[in-house]
Amino acid sequence: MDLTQFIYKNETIGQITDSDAFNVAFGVDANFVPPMGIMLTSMVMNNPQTQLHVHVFLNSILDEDVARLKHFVSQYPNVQIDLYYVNVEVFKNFSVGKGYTVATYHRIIIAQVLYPAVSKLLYIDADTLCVGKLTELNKLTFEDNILLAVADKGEWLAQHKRDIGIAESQTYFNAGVLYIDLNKWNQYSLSDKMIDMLNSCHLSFQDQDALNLIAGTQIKAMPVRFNQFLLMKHDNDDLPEDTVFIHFAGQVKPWQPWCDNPQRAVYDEYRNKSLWKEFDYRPRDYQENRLMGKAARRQGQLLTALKWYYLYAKDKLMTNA
Ligand SMILES: [Mn+2]
Repeated sequence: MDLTQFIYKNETIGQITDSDAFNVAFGVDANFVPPMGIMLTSMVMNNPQTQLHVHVFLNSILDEDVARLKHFVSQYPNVQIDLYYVNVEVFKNFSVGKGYTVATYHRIIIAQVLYPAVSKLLYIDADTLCVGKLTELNKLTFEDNILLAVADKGEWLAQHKRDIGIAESQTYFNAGVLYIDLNKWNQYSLSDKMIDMLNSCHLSFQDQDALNLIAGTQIKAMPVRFNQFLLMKHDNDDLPEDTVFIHFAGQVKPWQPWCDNPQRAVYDEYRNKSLWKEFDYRPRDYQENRLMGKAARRQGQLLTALKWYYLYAKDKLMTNA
């Protein structure tokens, strides 16, 4: 399937000339643009010499965030940002639920839409920070594999593999950081195969499950420092010195006001240096209204807290009516 037909608008911000630029891609909606901006800030701050070509696949964005991206590129002339507006009709049969939206599926189409203009690409979630050198990725080899990723971990993993039918001996990869050989991805028609699978069955971890089921044996493991999970539980975990990407993979994200984990400090450092320092988190449901109230109360903002508790009560009544 020609997936370029689902890109209904392109917008280019900035202009780099280096054809050897590092290519990085994101898949977001309007809610994830501010975290992506904070991530990009961390990336340029730690890679000031690198020419960066940023490809953003999105289905919504606020005008003020387009303006901020323009401002960002004027601050960092080594960056070009291309926006690809996706018609989400292509994902119409795919499930959405608590904690994820249709924006998760942009990841599936990126490597096909950008091929053959781009040959190697880093896809990375927006709930990440870059705290190391991108050139570290150049030291990795693909051999015959389609992509490189980091093995997932957790107590849930063994049961999850049984549930979706992946052999115990096979590595299950986290899809938050993918370093992709676009030639191999497209030779294997991986975008089409993932779309077919997600159209025909429900998978609890959506496109990540599809990726592992279809291409799991053609993924090469890369060191955990390229996708260092912070699940917001292990408060005292020290970040290894050689970490390149931090991934805030847990349910509570560091830009949600009620996130009270000490690991939030490293995130706030970059946030405060970014153009998204002041962005207001918009709660997605009534439960989050209550958490907003709790966070405001903890900071002594009692009127703000009351406002959120009122909205919580009102929206809860409406939702359950
Ligand atoms: Mn993530």
